[in-house]
Amino acid sequence: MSSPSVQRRSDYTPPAFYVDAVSLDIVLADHATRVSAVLQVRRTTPNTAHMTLHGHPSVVLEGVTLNGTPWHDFEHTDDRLLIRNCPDTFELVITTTISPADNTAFEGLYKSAGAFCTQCEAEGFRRIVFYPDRPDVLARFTTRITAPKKEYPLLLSNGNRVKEEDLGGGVHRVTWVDPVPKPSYLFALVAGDFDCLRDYFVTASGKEVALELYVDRGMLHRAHHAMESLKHAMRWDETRFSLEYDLGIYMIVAVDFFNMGAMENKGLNIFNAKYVLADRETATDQDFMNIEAVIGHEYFHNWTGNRITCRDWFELSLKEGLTVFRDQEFSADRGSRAVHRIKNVRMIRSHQFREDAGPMAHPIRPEEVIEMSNFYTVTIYEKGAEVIRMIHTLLGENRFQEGMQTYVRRHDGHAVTCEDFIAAMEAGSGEDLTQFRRWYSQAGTPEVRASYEWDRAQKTLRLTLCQKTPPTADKSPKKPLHIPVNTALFSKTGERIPLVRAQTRQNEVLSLQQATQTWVFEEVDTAPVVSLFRGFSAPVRLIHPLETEDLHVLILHEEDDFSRWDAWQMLLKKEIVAMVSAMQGGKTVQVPPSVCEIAAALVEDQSLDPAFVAEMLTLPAESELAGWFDTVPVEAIHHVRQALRDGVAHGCASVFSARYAALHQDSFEMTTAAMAQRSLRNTLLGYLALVPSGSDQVAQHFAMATSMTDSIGALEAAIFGGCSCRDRLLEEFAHRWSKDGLVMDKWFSLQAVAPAMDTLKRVKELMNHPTFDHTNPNRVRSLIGAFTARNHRCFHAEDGTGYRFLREQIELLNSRNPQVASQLIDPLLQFARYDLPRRTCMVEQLHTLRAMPDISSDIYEKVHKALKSSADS
Ligand code: B3K
Ligand code: ZN
Repeated sequence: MSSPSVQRRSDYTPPAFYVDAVSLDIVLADHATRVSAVLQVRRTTPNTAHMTLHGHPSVVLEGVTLNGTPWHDFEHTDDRLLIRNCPDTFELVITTTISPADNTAFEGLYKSAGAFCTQCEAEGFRRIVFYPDRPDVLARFTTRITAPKKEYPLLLSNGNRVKEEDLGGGVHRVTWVDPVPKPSYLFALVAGDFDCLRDYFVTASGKEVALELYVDRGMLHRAHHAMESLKHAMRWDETRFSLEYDLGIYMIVAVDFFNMGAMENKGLNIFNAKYVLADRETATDQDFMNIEAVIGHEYFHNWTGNRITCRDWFELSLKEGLTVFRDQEFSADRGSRAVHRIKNVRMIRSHQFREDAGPMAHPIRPEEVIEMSNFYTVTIYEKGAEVIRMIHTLLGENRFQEGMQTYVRRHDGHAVTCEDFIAAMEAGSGEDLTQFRRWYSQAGTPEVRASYEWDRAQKTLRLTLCQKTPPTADKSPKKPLHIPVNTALFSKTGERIPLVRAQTRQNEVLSLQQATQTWVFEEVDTAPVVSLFRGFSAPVRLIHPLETEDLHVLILHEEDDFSRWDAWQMLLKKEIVAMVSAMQGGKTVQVPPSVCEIAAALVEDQSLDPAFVAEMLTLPAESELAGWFDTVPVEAIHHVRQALRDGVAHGCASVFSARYAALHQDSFEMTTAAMAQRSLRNTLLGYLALVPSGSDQVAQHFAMATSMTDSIGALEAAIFGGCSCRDRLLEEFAHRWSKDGLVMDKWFSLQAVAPAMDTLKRVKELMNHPTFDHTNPNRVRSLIGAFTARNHRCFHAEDGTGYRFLREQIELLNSRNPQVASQLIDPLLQFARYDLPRRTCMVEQLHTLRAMPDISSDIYEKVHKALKSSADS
């Protein structure tokens, strides 16, 4: 095949023709759905005679009429329809036929467990009908859906239901009008038979909004948490951002087959059922929190994404970075801020830093894209959110909100750019963000090196910070960035020392703007401990030569819980790196007593949030540890991590056991406090499983479990503790839940991440389990994805079996569902960081993939970039 083409941000041109309104008439049928689109078109560029519409090879063109007469002056290629010699304004009717039942890619209109549903972002609408499928064409949509009433009693689309008709012969038709102009990627349609949970919300200005949550029949009892989450999100957006919902109805539909988490279609969100359905028997506390976050995220898009959308897909972070920042703040305001921050930072450090260091490195506003679906990345989303958070840190909450109000006032109803956002933030706050803009155009993780000198006689502290961003695969320029450094000083006994310069107390946020910059603080009359990047105030790698004793001071006395955790991470890193080199030097590995002492002290401290203590006890994953080494010592990091867990478990057994017992809950509650207790109790169980009699305790925990959180806590402890009860518990669990795919996903994942060397064999057996379904993305991710992305040691087995397995799975998925194939491939792209035999084998798999005759653009882009980076190096 010819290489898929590259799109460039610099090639943007405004649309030559605008669609003011579109009326869709869709007659649903599995293999021959007929779509007719009536477009009211207006020329916007005087000298352009021809109008371009996007399409897809799977769409059959039936006919074109222009101003009521059949039109033959057009060119039709696989993915384009060029209407030639158009008048200035006209009505264009395009009729197509598509086959939703054969759509295994789950883009456009497809069938999910007997229901029709759509996924149009980024470029799925063109798989339904030819259309200017670009986010800067905003039209008013009217949608008429016709289908058999018995199978599809519910026919949903965006906006308001204006008409219902019985056409006789068991067929009905529903018409929807969406009053708000929108780009085609926000179009949605659902047809099926669902149960509906109804509620309502009264907005701050007193408008009543109908809330409708559609779930598979019989699942209503699992829909309440999602509904409550929606109402919390709506209220929160009013109070924190002064943003109110605009329409009279908000619908959410949960479907079983979905490529990602959820989709913010205007007024009709479509969700992966995983992010809707929950009750305490089937969902863990973490699932409950994830649901609230995703429901919030999609709801917040109504302003940041839908009413103000992106000019083109290079600007994706405009809506995603900002909306992730908003959902993170929502979760932080609703629960424990520090714990949420820790989880976000773990994600950035393990996934985003890796992306920045790999062949797919890109700035949060990319310059070049082959397949847009590949750019829904941790960089665009999570680093994008960190960039918004830095603006928030520099401006403070009040000025940030003034900037947001300016953004909304200026751009409501438009398709805009990241530059428009920054300009609005500047105008609203009065802050100059000229240099800050570089975060949008430079890829890579900056390294900040800290050094300092305390002058006892002068009572001054000279703090010097140097920044440098290493080169990245995309070769974007690297200039000094504007980096906010939230800073605090503590005495060696833990008292806070104020930041004073020129005899004035200083703000805690330093602006690092040059390659090297020095600050001199006065009135520092005792040797200080310097705490930098408090709250992870910038997405950088900090190189900070803190002595172990200083780290102890921060772990015990930092006022910011996130920074306590971060100091603990620095200490663990020091110890783990030393243990790895001891192991590689053939020495015995010793767990330093101070690690056990700190762990025990944390667990004994009743004043701490138990969820925070649980985070402190959770060691970095092997995949994160891998990022600490130039050449990843696969086996050593596995054994060292294991030794550390064993050492802590044995060293702290009595303290852990006592606290475990004290955390017992007599009754189940779904409060933040109760969830925090369960989190710590299950984390402690993971350690107790490693000491003698651990297996009995785990089995008892499983038997007494009154929630999925505790059942999974026990299974996880049994698997990672190698407990003798493991197989029995797994069997009991499967026996109870084998009919429930979402619950069984947890069971698949746990077995896939098991560190035992025969795990791959087990994964292959599980692929034949009756509940496994290779066409369902959730099943694929929970079994195959968990093994390849989260079982670092087994995936990187020296004999290459893990690599070959992933290559085979990608071959199978490449044409069936390229997006899911592309989600899975990332661990194979990391070859540059592994030893020669592993690297050679990984590169071989990539070559095999590149030779596939029907390679999708999704896989092509990643494989091509990875092999290019290997040739360049
Ligand atoms: N905007 C969607 C993601 C669409 C992904 C398309 N491949 C969900 C979200 O970020 O809210
Ligand atoms: Zn989003």
